[in-house]
Amino acid sequence: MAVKDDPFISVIRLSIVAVIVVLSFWALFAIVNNESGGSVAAGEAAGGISTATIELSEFAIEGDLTLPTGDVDVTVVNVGGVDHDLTIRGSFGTQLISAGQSEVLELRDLQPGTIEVYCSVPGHEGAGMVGTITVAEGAVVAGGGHGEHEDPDWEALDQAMIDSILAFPAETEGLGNQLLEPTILADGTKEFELTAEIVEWEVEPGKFVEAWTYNGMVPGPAIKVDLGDKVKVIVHNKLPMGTDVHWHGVDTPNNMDGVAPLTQPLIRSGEDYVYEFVADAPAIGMYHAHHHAQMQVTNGMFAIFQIGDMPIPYGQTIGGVEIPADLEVALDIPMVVNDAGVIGYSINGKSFPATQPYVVNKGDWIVATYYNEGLQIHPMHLHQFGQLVFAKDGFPLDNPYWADTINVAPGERYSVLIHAEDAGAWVWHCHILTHVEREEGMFGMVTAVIVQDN
Ligand SMILES: [Cu+2]
Repeated sequence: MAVKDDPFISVIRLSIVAVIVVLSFWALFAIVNNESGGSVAAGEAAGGISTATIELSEFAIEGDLTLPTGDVDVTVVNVGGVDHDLTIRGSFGTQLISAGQSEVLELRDLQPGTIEVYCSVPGHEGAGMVGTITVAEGAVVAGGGHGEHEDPDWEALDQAMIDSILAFPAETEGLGNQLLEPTILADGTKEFELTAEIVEWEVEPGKFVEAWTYNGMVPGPAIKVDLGDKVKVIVHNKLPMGTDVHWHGVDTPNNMDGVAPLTQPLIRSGEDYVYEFVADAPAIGMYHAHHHAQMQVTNGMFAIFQIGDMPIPYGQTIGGVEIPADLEVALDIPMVVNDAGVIGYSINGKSFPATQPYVVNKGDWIVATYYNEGLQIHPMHLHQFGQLVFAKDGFPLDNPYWADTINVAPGERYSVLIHAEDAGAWVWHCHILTHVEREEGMFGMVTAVIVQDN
């Protein structure tokens, strides 16, 4: 790492894993803290090095943001799912840290003041990965201390997990995936109206975020049409920036593909736009923004778009299991997963315990379709029951197969059939454990199938 010619940098020393900077500038912001008893002040033990922990995630910088003066080893842990770093504004910081990894940033001779830090991965600062470290005489480091590590409060951790699970299912405002009813025009065209707008969305109980939505819900309203239908979608853009709508996995003329400025002009803020095409091929598709998708989609602008019926393998015997020719689907579950932006780890726009439980009777058949609108792969695991994968991205499989964990990558859709043969509450979740649990308890990509004994 090259050291920039910064007049504020008065001392620079290279250490094993990081470059240490001391900005004399900080002294200007000296915090008066003379009353402090200084129980864990770095200065107390001559040559003592305090330790602290800062956690990076999508999209936050959290942890010990108040540090004592003197020498501090900050363990920077990436508890998120994608690469992050911790960079000191105008200076430097850690290397790019992979998910689950950490790096020690050795800060030496800290003086009272403030240090602005952020993640330098493009888009991450804007999404919330920015913060201020306050350096104060005698500051007590919560997660670090002075080398001597306190045992975690195991009992409190036990209780946090129990409480978080017992909170399921929790009521929250707002429900995504609501079926959008068309207006039928004189020539039979099904006309739908979408308004792209930012609304307050309750992702988990009490946690409201500024979601980017279609018609004020996450996921946006579900659009389902029949094979051969003429489809017209009017889009009103009430976002502060331009947008477009891509019909993912749906056969359209090129000029309806929704990729501004390649196939259409950008729908600028305040403008309307009309998409028209014939639903001439079956689809288990999605619609979402393509323009600045890394921001608009992750923040909520995604939804399902289905043409025709699910291609269930009626009457076939697969892996020794006969799929009834007269099978009736008791419940059709769209499971749209996301993991980024303001929505974060979620199923259908909600984080556990706000996710929806699915209640069926013993012996019922369930169809579920996973749609991954996030940035990461999610191995979706259902306890107890096999999942018969019968379509991939809407394409019926000639050889459907059974699995109990299905890796769903960004952009993919898997359609599965489930026979709920055993009564009980069966957990259904992503099997990347940090997508479903944190120290505060269970969260994120978890729900359950409740099979009632009849
Ligand atoms: Cu996951």
